[in-house]
Amino acid sequence: MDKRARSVATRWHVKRAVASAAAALVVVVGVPLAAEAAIVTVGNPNISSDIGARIRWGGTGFEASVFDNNPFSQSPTLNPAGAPVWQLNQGYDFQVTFDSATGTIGLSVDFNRDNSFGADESISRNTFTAPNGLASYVGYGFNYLQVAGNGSVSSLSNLVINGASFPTITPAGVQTDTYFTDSSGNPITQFNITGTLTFTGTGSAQENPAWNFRFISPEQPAAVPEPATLALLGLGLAAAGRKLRRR
Ligand SMILES: [Ca+2]
Repeated sequence: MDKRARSVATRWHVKRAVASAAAALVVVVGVPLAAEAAIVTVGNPNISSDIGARIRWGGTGFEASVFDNNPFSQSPTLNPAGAPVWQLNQGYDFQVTFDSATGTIGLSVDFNRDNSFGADESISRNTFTAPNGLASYVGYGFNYLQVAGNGSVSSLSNLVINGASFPTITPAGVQTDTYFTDSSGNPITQFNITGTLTFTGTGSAQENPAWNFRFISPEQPAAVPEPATLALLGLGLAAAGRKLRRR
């Protein structure tokens, strides 16, 4: 091969190497990451729950708690301060949150109906004894959310989960379970569940009526390449290209 032909061949190889490296970068960037998509309802996944939050008739009044399942532990517990402890036929706004960064479940109930959650209207928890052996959910997401209501003297309206609105749920005397998931199938690492809970009667027994917000099937989301790693990869490819061109 003469010098000119070798030079042309080298340029072709350089172009090809840079192009394939660039394609590799695009592939890396284009890998479906654990991005969360729209929240949608789904059928019963038939998987037991892990941890959750509960608002219920406690036998002597209404209360709210954060729980785990192994052994079943409702702690801490949130009780309305002052009187009346609960007015029937009045809507009470609530919020349930999960934050993967800290593994914390939060629960707030606007007991005094002033449209804000005060310090004495909020509880949270980040250590658990769960059936799957996890004591901490830092770095985890959940595949499903179950919203379960029982009794016939309550309703849950204005339900919004991560920005998506859902119809009012009214148990007609039997337990009603609604399941939610991420439409892309990725574990959900951040939950923000808000709604309005209205009790129209005190119920018939302890925990009737009760509303549970259960987080089901925890998983560690797929690793997401850090922006810094991608930047380094890009620098590395550029350097490789320069090295090839210098040959
Ligand atoms: Ca309040």
